Amino acid sequence: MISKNKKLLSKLQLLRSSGQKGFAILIDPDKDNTRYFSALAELLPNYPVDFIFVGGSFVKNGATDYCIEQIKGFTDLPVILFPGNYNQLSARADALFFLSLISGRNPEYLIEQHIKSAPWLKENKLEVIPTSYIIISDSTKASVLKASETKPISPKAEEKIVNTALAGYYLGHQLLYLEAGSGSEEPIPASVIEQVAKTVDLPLICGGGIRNTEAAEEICTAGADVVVIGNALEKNPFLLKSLSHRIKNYKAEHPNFQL
Ligand code: 1GP
Repeated sequence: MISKNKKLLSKLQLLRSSGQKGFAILIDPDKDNTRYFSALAELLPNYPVDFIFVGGSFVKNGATDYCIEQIKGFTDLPVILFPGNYNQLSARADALFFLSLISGRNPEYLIEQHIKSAPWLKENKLEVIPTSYIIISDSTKASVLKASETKPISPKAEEKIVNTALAGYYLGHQLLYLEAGSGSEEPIPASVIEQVAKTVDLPLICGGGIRNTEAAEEICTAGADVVVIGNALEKNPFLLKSLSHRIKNYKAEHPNFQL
């Protein structure tokens, strides 16, 4: 049965239309997350998050399934797969970002992985969210670039970034994900996010290199609808307190915000 469930996409669209900001934690299933998960179990009831994304560039077979089983043991938050390849599909997740890596030119991540996933998706009732995935960086060090054997788009090439995002929109993708690369020195520049957010009317997720509340707030002000944080929270889960407060109260604290 092909799933027509659009629950999480609707939630993402609502964030954009309401001006509320979303907060997502990225979990790498290839790491030993035992201590991290105990901290999250304690913090999440008081410091809200909207989504948990699960995925990584290099993940052992079976690790994603195990990781989601652990996550579901301490929270009811929706888990969305953010996979590096089709081996990371898991029926335990609530949804899948069906990523087209349109900053790159590797057919494997433009169509091959999608074909490999298709029979599994047909059999499993996961919400599938067609997503334009655009890597923006001047460095080629990010593991996503090594894994995908693609080049990023320079943050200076604003017009190319906007046109790439627009192409994703015209291809029918439902979501834009701008990625600076996990552990990147700098997040995506605010001016780039602003241009994309103003031009393309799709929910906009931004991640990579966001390490503190100031950076998260700047990303929100630039027009991102969802801020994703991985490494910084893994290193210091208590950062969740200030991040959750700043992102989830963004609208109340910026009543005049508009794109
Ligand atoms: C998600 O790659 C990011 O899009 C996560 O990056 O680990 O640097 O937060 P960080």
